[in-house]
Amino acid sequence: MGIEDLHINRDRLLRRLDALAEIGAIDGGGVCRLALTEEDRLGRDQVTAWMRELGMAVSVDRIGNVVGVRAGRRPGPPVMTGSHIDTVRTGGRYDGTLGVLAGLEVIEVLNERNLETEHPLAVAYFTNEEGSRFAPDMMGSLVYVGGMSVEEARATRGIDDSTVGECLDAIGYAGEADCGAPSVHAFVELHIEQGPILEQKGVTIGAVEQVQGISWTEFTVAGVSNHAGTTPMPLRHDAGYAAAAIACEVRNLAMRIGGNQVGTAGALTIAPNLVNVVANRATLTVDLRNTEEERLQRAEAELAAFVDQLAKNEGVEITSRRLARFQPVEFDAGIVDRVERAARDLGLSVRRMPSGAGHDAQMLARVCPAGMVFVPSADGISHNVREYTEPDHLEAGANVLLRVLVDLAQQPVGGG
Ligand code: HGY
Ligand code: MN
Ligand code: MN
Repeated sequence: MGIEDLHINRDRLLRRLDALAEIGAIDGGGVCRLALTEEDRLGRDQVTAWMRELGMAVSVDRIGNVVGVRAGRRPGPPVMTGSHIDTVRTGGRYDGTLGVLAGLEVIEVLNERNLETEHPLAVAYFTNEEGSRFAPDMMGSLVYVGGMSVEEARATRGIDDSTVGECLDAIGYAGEADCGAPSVHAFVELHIEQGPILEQKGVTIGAVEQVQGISWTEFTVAGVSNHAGTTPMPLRHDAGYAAAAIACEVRNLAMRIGGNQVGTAGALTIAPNLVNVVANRATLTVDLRNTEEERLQRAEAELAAFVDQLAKNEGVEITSRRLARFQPVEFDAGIVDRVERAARDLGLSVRRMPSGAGHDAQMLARVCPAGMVFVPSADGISHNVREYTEPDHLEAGANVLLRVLVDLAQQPVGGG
């Protein structure tokens, strides 16, 4: 049987996506499975059970990454796919889960056809990809490729002041396996685009060439609380005003720099958070991204200069803490070519493009040839309960993934 005879079972994939979306379901059709919460544990249990039902050998590593392996004709590093199943607080049902469940669907098709591959095949879900509870994002895959130690990751304190280690132990997913095992022959991730490009262009498949650089910073402003009515404006040291000014500058500098520059002030706290008190404390997170490293550095420098001047003018103290910093990543040209070719062979429209979001594939690219397959997001919406991708597009993306994975897994062991 040739690779062209292989197709995924669309209804089975949709059933698994719906079943997983029930875990942590929130109003509006979305999902909340913040990393290392009880909902994350339940989602992990479900996906791990599916891996075992498919006869995969399942390992859990010390930071909670879970890898299922289907044996190949020869032992050795697997061709791997996967993504994440943790979500943001207002998550959708496809971000991350599509990549993991499409990987399981590929395994099930090969099992049904009793098709043996040269290389083993693996499906992984990585711990804490989102990073919104514990920064940085892509934490589990970063540890997997040796970019962060397990100890440093476990000691990371999150937005609710608990540590990764405490929460990982509490959900029972602090495994025994060394991180980075198994080593990987090649990695391909299917993901929703989470942006508007494919839909606007009327294209079904994205052959992702790179992931843009990302810079996350938390600013803490210390001011002086005072009476909102009696304190003359020149005498104020208003932490609330300073945080708001930073948020406005993030928008201004993104528009000023233009191109692919984006900037977001996503999380804000203010104290004492009362209508008639000038705030004495505020924290603000800033997410800056650009496909070009030098422009991203320019954005960071301009924001730092603005913050310094603001602190002087307002008479407040502003400190900053780096939460994440990853340079842009180029994917393997051979993998991008394979994605493009598989899409064309399936008669699907395809275009090369960058990724605006961070993904586990950008970490695996540090240790093996890696690439991604995108499918359209309706209205370009994601990190929103309205996240949606049409079943035809889900099926198309999974079929492209199937072909690329089998093509890679049939390469002679020790070959290219
Ligand atoms: O933030 C991101 O790009 C991803 O959703 N972790
Ligand atoms: Mn994702
Ligand atoms: Mn996400």
